[in-house]
Amino acid sequence: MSFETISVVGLGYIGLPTAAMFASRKKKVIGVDVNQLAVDTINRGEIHIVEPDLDMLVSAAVQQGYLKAVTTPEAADAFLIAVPTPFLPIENEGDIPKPDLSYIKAASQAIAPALKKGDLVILESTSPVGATEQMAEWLSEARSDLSFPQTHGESADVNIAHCPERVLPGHVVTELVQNDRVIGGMSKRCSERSVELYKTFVMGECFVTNSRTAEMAKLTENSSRDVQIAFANELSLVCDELDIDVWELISLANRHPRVNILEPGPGVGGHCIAVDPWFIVSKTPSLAKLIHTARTVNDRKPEWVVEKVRLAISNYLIANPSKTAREVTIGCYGLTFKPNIDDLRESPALEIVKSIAEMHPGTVIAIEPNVDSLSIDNVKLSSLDESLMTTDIHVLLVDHKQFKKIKIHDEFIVDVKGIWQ
Ligand code: SAJ
Repeated sequence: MSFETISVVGLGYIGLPTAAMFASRKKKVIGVDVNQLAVDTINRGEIHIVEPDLDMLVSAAVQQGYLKAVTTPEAADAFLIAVPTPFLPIENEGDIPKPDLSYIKAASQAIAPALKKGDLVILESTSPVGATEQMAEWLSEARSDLSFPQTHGESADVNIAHCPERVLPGHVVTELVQNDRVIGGMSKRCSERSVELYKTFVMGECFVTNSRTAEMAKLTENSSRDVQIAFANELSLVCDELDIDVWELISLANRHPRVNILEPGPGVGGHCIAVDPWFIVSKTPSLAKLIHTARTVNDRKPEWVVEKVRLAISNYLIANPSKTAREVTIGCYGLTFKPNIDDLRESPALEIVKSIAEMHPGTVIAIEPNVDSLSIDNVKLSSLDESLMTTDIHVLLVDHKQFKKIKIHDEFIVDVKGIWQ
């Protein structure tokens, strides 16, 4: 059975581009989101997130009638679930964060009434190992009149697979088409049907495996990156202590044909790399020691940066004895979790700016070209020009293209991305 109507549940950074991509291939797409504001925005042909080229895709899809957004799921031939999988609030400092599957549960319960024999349900959300099987259980509990692969294998009425998204924010539209996909069906048929669905727009290869391996593959990709960034961040601490320029060091080491060290920074942010490794650690805490340590190294980097700023304030006051701390203006460049995007989620830069504002009695300004408004106590959003005129201590946190174009020759700079120092 071919896929005439495709429903994408969760119209965020992954769901909306995926929905728009199917619609651009002239599939009828029903996007579902609990956020009425997002639904209304999309139905006007506009978007509520920043992602290059997505606005044109969504606008065309809505105008041509291939994409509509709703708050309650409707019948479709395939359902793709792209909802968040954050972790549960941590009760005690030092506890290992545990995944929160409540959004997947809510999405399963929402689509269950619309399911029919022959449908395919794909979990795209990054998930701990076993989440797809858990989703299949929730669907089966809600629809005892239908059969599912955990009990009926190849002959199930509803097919289920985990096909993790792997696109890089900022490059989603191209990566959705070009990247290879891992397709983890709960049966051979589930995988085959999923490949058929993705081949609607995916030009990369589709590699078939089971749902647990697909879940682990996605977690492994992001944990691998986290461990590599932790190595770079640890080097930045070691080099600072030994009075060595870490950027020069890394560029020299990377001249080795088999070495490729990533970049240090303010810490690791976003809703993927800072979260997903915990899904491995929480399942196998006594085994995933390296992954756990990498998370800790990256999570502690913001505190280290704040200490560097504290030191810069002391040095500034020693060099300018007529001034008090109240008269010192600190300019913080960049708030997002990585360069050239508008996403503030889990941003180490944002955490650093909040800590600076709490400790510093003087003015703290933030320069963030990608956001229009900000509500952090004691922090004012400012333009680059204004900051260059008023700032005493420059704290570079994110290497946005606007910041790379300028050079600041000032004595008081804390530059965690190595573009000004
Ligand atoms: N970062 C560094 N140093 C580096 C590279 C990144 O400090 O050398 C920091 C960034 O500033 C940011 C964080 O790491 O705070 C994560 O950024 P990222 O660009 O590495 O990754 P994300 O979170 O935008 O997207 C990742 C990607 N995964 C991998 O590259 C393995 C993407 O392909 C995934 O689809 C995405 O997670 C996801 O949704 O899981």
